[in-house]
Amino acid sequence: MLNQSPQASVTIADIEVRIVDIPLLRPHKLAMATISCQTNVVVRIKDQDGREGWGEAAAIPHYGVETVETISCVIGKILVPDLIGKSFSGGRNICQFMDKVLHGHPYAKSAVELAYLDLLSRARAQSIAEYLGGPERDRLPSLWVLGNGIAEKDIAEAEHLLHNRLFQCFLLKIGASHPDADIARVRQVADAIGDRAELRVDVNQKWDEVTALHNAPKLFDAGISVIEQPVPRSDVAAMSTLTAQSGGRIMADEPVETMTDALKFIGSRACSAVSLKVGKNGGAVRTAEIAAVFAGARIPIFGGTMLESSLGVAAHSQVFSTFENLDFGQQLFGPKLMAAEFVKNPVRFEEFNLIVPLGPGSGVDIDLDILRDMTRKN
Ligand code: MUC
Ligand code: MG
Repeated sequence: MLNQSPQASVTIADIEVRIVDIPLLRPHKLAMATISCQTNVVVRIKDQDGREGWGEAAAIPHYGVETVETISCVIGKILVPDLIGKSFSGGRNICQFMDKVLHGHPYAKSAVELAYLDLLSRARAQSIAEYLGGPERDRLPSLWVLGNGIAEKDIAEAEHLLHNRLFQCFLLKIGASHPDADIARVRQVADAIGDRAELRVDVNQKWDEVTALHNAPKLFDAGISVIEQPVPRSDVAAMSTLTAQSGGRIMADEPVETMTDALKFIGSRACSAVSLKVGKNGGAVRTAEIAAVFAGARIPIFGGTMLESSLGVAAHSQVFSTFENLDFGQQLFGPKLMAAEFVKNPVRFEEFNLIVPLGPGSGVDIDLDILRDMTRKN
C-alpha cells in the first residue's frame, strides 16, 4: 500500500530534461547493438516550494521503440506542458495523469515519475522504498553482463569480478553470431567458470522458434541456468512452447512492458521467469504492480537494467528491494561499466551484492558541475 499521506502533495513548478553521454570502460556488445557510450535522459523536477527531485531513463539502441531522443522529446514537448502547475498527491496519481496525456512511452514516464517520487519522498523524509511500502531487503544479489563478445575476454572479466567478490552470477550476450558459434563460446566460458558462478544467456530476440527449440537443450546441457528472450517479442506462442518443452528456465524480457503484457504471459504460461525494469515497465508504481502479479503467479522475478547510472540504479534498486520475491537477483551493473558518474555518492557493490541506498528519496545526490559537463549540448 502506498503511503499517500495527503499533507505532502507536490505542485510542479519546473521540469528540466537533458540528454547525458556517459563513456563506458569497454564496448558493450549485445545482439542488436554495440554500445561504447551510454546515453541516458536525466530529469529534474522543482516544486513551488523550491524542492527538487531527480529521475533517469536509459535506452539501448534497437532494444525497443523508445530512444533517448524520443524520451527527451515526449517529456519536453508533451508531458511537461501538461504537468507544470499541477499538484499530485502520490506516485499513482501522477502515473494516471500521464497515462491520460498519452498512451505508452513507459521510459519517458518512468523518468518523470521517479523524479517526482524522489522529490515527494525527500519532502516526507522517506526513501522511495519506504514510500512504496518499505524495503524487504537492504542488498540485492548482483548479476554482471559479460559483453565482450570474445570468450577469452569474458573469462578474464569474470575471473576479475569473482576474485574481487563483486559478482558471482554472469550473463553472456548471444544472438549476434551463428548459434553454433554462440554455443561454442558459451561452453568455453562455462567450462572456465565451472561451478564457481551461475551463468545465464540473453539472446535478445534473435532466434526463431525452431532455432531456439533446437539450441536451448544444448545451452542447458552446457550449464546455462536461464535463457532470456530467445525469440522476437511478438512470438508469445513460441515462448509458451519453449517454456513447456525446452527443458529449462525461459525468461521473458522485451515483450513484458505493461500489466496487459504480464497477464498475457502468465495466462499463456509463456515464461518461467521474467525480467522487470523500472524504465520498461513505466516507473516505480507500475513496476511494483506488475511484480505483485508475477509474485501471485509464482513466476520468479529478475531486476533488469537498461544501463542506468547511479541515479537510476539507486531508485531502481529501491523499487526492487520492495518486491515480495527477487529470486533471480538483479543486473543494475551499469555504474561499474561506466567511466564517469554525475552523482556525489555512487551506489556500492560488495560481497556479490548491490547495497540498496537508504534515502531520503533515491539516496544519491547530483554533482551539478559534472552533470553539466556530461550533458549533450544541443
Ligand atoms: C537486456 O536484458 O536485454 C541492457 C544492458 C544489457 O547488458 O542488457 C540490456 C538489457
Ligand atoms: Mg534482456
